[in-house]
This record gives sequence, C-alpha cells and structure tokens, in this order.
Amino acid sequence: MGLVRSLSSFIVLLSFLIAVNGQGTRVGFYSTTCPSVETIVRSTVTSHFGLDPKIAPGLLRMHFHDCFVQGCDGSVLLSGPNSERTAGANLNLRGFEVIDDAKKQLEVACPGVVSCADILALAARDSVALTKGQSWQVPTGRRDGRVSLATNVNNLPSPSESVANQQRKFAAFRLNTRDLVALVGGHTIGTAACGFFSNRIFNSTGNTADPTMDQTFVPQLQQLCPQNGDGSNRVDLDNGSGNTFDTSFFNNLSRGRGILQSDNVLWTTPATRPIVQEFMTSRVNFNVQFARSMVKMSNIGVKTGVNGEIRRICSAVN
Ligand SMILES: *[C@@H]1O[C@H](CO)[C@@H](O)[C@H](O)[C@H]1NC(C)=O
Ligand SMILES: *[C@@H]1O[C@H](CO)[C@@H](O)[C@H](O)[C@H]1NC(C)=O
Ligand SMILES: CC(=O)N[C@H]1CO[C@H](CO)[C@@H](O)[C@@H]1O
Repeated sequence: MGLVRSLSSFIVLLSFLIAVNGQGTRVGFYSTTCPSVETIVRSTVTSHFGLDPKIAPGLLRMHFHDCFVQGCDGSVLLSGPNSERTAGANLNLRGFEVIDDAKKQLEVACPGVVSCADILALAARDSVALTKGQSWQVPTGRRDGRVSLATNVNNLPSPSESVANQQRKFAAFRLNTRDLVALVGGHTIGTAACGFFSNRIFNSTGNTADPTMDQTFVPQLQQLCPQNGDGSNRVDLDNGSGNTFDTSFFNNLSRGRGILQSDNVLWTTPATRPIVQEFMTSRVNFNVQFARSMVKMSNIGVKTGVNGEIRRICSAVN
C-alpha cells in the first residue's frame, strides 16, 4: 500500500516535472506515426534555401515570433483579417511558402498527423544547420492553436529596446540572460530594414551617428540607407558574414558594428557584455547555449495531448 502510494506520488511528481520542463514534447514523437517527418522537412527547407538563402533567417525569426505570441502553436502561420501576420512586427516575415510546401508533402505521407507548429520548429533548426551552425534534436508533439490576433503581438522586443526591457520580455517565458544573448545571436544570419535603425546613423541635423558605433562603419550604412529613401533597403545584421551561422556577430558587436540598437546594447550594458565576450571567443559555448535556449524557447506555451488540433493546411484552422 505504502509502495503503491509512493509510486503514484512519484508518477505525479514525474509528470509535473515533464510538464514544467518539456510540457509534453519529446524527441521522436512521430517515430511510429510519421517516421519520414524530419527528412521531409529538411529536404523542403534545403531546396528552398538553394533558391534563396534568406529563407534561413526568415524561418528562424518566424519560429521566434510564433513562440513569443500565444506559445509555439503555429498561430503566426494563420492568415486572415487581424491575424498575427497582419501586425507591424510580422509584416516582413518570410518563409510561409516553405512551411506550406512541407505540410503538403506531409499530408500525403502521413495525413492529419504532423502539426504546423512542429514543422516550423524543425524548419528553424534545419535553417541553422544549413547556414553551417550546429544542429540539435528538436522535441516534437506540439499541436496547432486556433487563435491568432494581431493585438496579441506585443511581447516581441523592439529593435530599440534596452537590455532591461529585453530581459523582462524573455523572463516572462522563463528565458534568462544567457538565453537572451544566445537567441539574439541568431542575428548572425539575416538582415534588417534601414527603417529599423536609421535613427542611429542620421540625427535631425544631419549625418551624425550614435557615438557608440564604429564611426568608420557609419558611412557604409549611410550609403546603403539613404536618408531620403523609404527605409526598405536591407542590411546584414552580421556585416561580412550574414549568411553563415558563426560568432562574428558578437565580434562585430564588440567593435561597434552592431546594426540594431537592441543588439548594440548587449555590448554596452555590463549585464550582458561578459556573455557576448564568452560567445565571441568560444564557438562551442555559443553553439551549445544556442541549442539549449532554442529547445527552451520552442517549448513556450505548447499545446499537447488533447489541446489544439492538427491543421490540414497551415494558413487556416480546420
Ligand atoms: C546632431 O548632430 C549635430 C552635429 O554633429 C550635433 O551638434 C547635435 O548635438 C546632434 N543632435 C542630436 C539630437 O543628437
Ligand atoms: C559589410 O561588409 C561588406 C563586405 O562583405 C561590405 O561590402 C559592405 O558594404 C559592408 N557594410 C555594410 C553596412 O553592410
Ligand atoms: C565591418 C566589419 O568589420 N565587419 C566584420 C564583422 O565580422 C566579420 C567576421 O569576423 C568580418 O569579416 C567583418 O569584416
């Protein structure tokens, strides 16, 4: 009797721990129901990446924007009036067609089994691997949400956010300062539109830039982002290495070559500078932390078990 009781409280404790840590996702969730899932997602991402390498940062960013709003439930993929996709922060998301393509193939291989939220989580991982970052195992078993509202898109950090504000937004999802610096390190691939940082390179009276920037870098940025332009030109966030998942982003930060104010402050703020220093000198430490932080992030608010649904197409609820 005592044994039964302690066994059952052990099981309760165990399921509590699983709920807190992985919230029910696990590596190999589809191993019997859809064994080809990872192969199909990888080959789809690879073929789109071959046509346009910017799809890699696009998918990584899309996964982040999915997880920070309503949890990693594919809500960012839903289209329609007032959906998350219509919010300002999501207007230039890219890679929807990659997810739709993978979903179409998966519906042939194993109909009604694989969630759009999982496809996005796997595609984000594959995007890192394709740009020469280190791969990791992605726990799966997410189910798709049925709610997507532009008005919920307010947890995302803005390009001018202080470290304290970024820390607060990440802490709301139990992501600590190391997670924050590692995940922002995803900017080692990808670009930003000039409009997101033009205030740093031109002030109201002319060509004066943020004094914390490398002043020899400023004229390059001013040339790529003309003051009379519409702000839509795009600039690599990791100058000189924008298509490779490496540590030069941190290196550039340390030399005043961060593009976004929210990236630059990771170097100028004492709370985050030592972590930037660590990652810029150890690619291994960065890769290990990035993978860990991605697994944490991609478990935010996941719907598992009987919650949510498996969408038939990723842009619409069933
Ligand atoms: C803008 O640049 C001018 C010229 O260098 C400088 O005198 C002025 O203080 C700057 N203004 C602002 C708001 O930074
Ligand atoms: C960054 O690096 C490249 C060299 O790869 C250079 O041509 C480019 O203009 C640089 N500057 C910016 C702001 O991207
Ligand atoms: C502007 C600049 O110097 N950017 C550098 C960023 O880091 C990469 C890799 O270390 C360099 O190749 C770039 O020149």
